[in-house]
Amino acid sequence: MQPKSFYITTPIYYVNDRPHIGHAYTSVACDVLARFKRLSGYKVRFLTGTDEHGQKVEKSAATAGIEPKQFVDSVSQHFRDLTALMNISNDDFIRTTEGRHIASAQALWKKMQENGHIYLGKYTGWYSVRDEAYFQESELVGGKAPTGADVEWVEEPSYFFDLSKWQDKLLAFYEANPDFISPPTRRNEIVSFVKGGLRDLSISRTTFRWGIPVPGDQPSPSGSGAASEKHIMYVWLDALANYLSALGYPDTQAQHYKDFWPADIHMVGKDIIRFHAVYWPAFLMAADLPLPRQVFAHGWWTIEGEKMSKSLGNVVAPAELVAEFGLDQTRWFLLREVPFGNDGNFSRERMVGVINSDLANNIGNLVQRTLSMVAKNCEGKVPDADGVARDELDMAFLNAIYVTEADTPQKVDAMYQQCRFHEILADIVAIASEANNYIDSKAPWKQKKIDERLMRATLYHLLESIRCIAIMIQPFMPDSSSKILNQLSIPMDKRNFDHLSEKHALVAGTELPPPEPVFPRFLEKGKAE
Ligand code: ME8
Repeated sequence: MQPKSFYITTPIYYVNDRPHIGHAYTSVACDVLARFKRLSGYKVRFLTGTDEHGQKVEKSAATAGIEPKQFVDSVSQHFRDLTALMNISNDDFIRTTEGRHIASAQALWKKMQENGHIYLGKYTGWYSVRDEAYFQESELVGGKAPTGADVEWVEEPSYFFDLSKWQDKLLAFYEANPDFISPPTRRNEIVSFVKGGLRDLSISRTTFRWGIPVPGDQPSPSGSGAASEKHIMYVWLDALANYLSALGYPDTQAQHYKDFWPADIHMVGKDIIRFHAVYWPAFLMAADLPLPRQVFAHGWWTIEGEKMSKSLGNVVAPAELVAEFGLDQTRWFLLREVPFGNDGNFSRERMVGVINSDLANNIGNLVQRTLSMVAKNCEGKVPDADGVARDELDMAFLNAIYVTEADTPQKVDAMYQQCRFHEILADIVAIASEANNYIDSKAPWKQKKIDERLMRATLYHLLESIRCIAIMIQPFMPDSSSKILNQLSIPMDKRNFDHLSEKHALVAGTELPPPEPVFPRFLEKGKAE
């Protein structure tokens, strides 16, 4: 049987900014899903990249005093570095200045045009360069965009997309696909926005040059009052096309396109849900292309209660967190702290608290205590549980750690499908707490004095719990989980979610390497423990 495929994307990030914790958050969330799907036997394609055209980037390059191409080459590299820094397992990295993307975005335009959905007109209204978005007078708040960004008056010839004609089709699509926009609060927001009526969308600009030329654009016949300059594609149409261009569109016979379109999930922040849940499906319908299965909009991080901004000087750089707290600790914190979909507040104090309580004191402590007892008392080999009948405590504990074939795989899959990372991690922490309680109740150091077989059985059950926890944390903490699985001498082909059952339990007598600590306790400098 062909493995099921899974295509996941991050937004492509603007290169006018340095990567920060917000970008790292989206990419890590996607990475967790991609890794989970791979470990569950799916054929996965995971795309990220950079959005390099538009007026905002052109302005940033001018401010830096360099040519846009030179500017985007250097800044795009920071986002590529972010993928390495955060251990993101993307399969491709697309840049909108690449030839493959430009040709593809132009092909998408042509298809929409051939189908009669693009016409030439004139745009008169406000434009926010920071949001790269158009606003009507009525939408402004105190003379600014609703996001607080400055707006400028624009009056220029423009191509338009007939978005107003897609209102009913979009509403019917949302109705037929209730999970298309997630979580539900975002869905309600978008449904009421679309019900409020859609205006045709300006999809080209003539007043700057840094972008993809509109294909086949000709100066209009004299006297029409329309374009005489060459048009550049609106940066959002250009950017959204990346999800297709990376698969080889317009070659619908390209292997990646055949295997992976439509996308399973476009992960975005709530700031750009409208572009993904309204414009993008309308563009795709206009080009006769299948629509993605889901757009998930996660929440927004603030820093110590404040909006993150360069002017406040409170931008949190992922590299600093990784250097101070560790990579897997940072990945864990990002997804553990806030229910995915909600807004979150980053605080250093919380980060230290979460790392110490979940990782050092709970999972790390369990691994450390168990492995050092095994090293000391079982000749560094997996002990056996032979000749010891399981009591109630053992039964309850083993029930909690094993994924039974009857129902749990579907339950776990559904939790990932709905991006309930916070709950998945809370469940893992609960199992580790139970394991630490189990050690205390069984007191293997006392059992040793009564009957060594009892101690060996307890340690065996504990090793089993560590094996299951390590398999479960793989999507979140790939390095640490593999360190733990190596310490249990688990072969590479026994580390999938399928192996979370007793059928794949550790084999007594297996040699174990000397134990090493995995999650050190984080101590604030200058503070005694
Ligand atoms: O919008 N909290 O790029 P962008 C949470 N190029 N997530 C955050 C965040 C924060 N404080 N700040 C940023 C663009 N993000 C377009 C996208 S896609 C076809 C084009 C994350 O560099 C979040 O995912 O402004 C948000 O949607 C994205 O970065 C915006 O990145």
